[in-house]
Amino acid sequence: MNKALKLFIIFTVLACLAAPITLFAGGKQEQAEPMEKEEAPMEKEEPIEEAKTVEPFDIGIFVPGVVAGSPLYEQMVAGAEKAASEYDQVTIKVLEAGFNQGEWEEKMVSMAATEEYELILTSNGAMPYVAMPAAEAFPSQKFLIVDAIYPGHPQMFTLLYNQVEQAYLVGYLGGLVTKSNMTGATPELKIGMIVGQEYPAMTEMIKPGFEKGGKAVDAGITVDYRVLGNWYDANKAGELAKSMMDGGVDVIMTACGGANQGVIAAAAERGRYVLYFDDENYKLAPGTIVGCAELNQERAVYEKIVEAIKGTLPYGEAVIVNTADGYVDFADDNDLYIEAVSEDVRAQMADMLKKIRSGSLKLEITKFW
Ligand code: RBF
Repeated sequence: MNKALKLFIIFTVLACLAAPITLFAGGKQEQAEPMEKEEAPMEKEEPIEEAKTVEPFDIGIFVPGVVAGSPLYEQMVAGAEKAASEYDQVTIKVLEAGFNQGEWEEKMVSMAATEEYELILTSNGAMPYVAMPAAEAFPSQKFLIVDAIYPGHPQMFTLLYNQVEQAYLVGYLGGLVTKSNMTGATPELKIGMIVGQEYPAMTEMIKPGFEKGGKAVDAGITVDYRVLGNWYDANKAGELAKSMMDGGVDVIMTACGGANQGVIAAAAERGRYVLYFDDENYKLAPGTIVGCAELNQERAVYEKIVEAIKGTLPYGEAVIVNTADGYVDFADDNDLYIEAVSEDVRAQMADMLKKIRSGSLKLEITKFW
């Protein structure tokens, strides 16, 4: 379908829908009437000095998937909720766009077409491209896209995490665990990864970072890498995990959204180990989850939204944040980590963490955008 026809249909549909709010699930309720909003100017050109007294600022959160079970989406919503709770006139509305990625572009155009939002917030590396047609059709629509990189688009601000570092942190722990005499460790020097799908951040940052971490412990360590093919099928993820464990894998890094549950359950059943990604979440499976490589997406989203509200967010820029900046880290101050992992493993982990946090060990991203 050509773009003009698509837009025509979208406008017609929206005109027929007296309440476009029905498109949206979850999120904080609107505080202003939709009619009032239409009269409100979309753009906030002037920087606003006193943040607490800002004009209405409505944020549409486009979740490319579903929130529950996907740590970065949960954090994105939490960061926006924090900003909304601190500023009287800031509202948020959450659209869960679901798992059919072929529908995202059109849903994004529909969201921008409401002209309700001063800012559309979204997260993952594909989203600058998914948002492009919406940006073209609505040149005053602004986007904050986290966990993504796209420099130079005047309507977009993007923020990327150094996930070479993030994955190295758990790859290194995986290497220590597989070599250890912890009860679940097998004689084979094999560590595993199960990921939702393949995409540039995965193949250029996360996979190589994880391998590099493992091999830094012992060059003989190999990585069993499996792609699930979606972000929700916990049963299939559990089956993958079992076949990996049958082959001698004792510790698996899981990054497959809602399907993580299947990996965790399978490892728990066999007394083996899981490395959790994006969030600190030992409590999900104490003793099974032995390490968490976290991203501080909640803080990043909160900070950038505040800049957007104040009119100081530099659209067109693309920032990259890392461990030394405090947006990437390993959660080593949790009792459940201390209980789960043997003392010698923790001591070696602590040495490595010191180096990476201080910046004396630097892991560069090879440019992939
Ligand atoms: N991560 C999730 O946890 N849940 C998802 O539904 C999800 N969907 C994604 C879809 C695409 C097209 C891409 C590129 C990434 C997706 N991710 C998802 C991965 C997420 O952006 C991030 O890379 C991982 O959470 C690892 O940090």
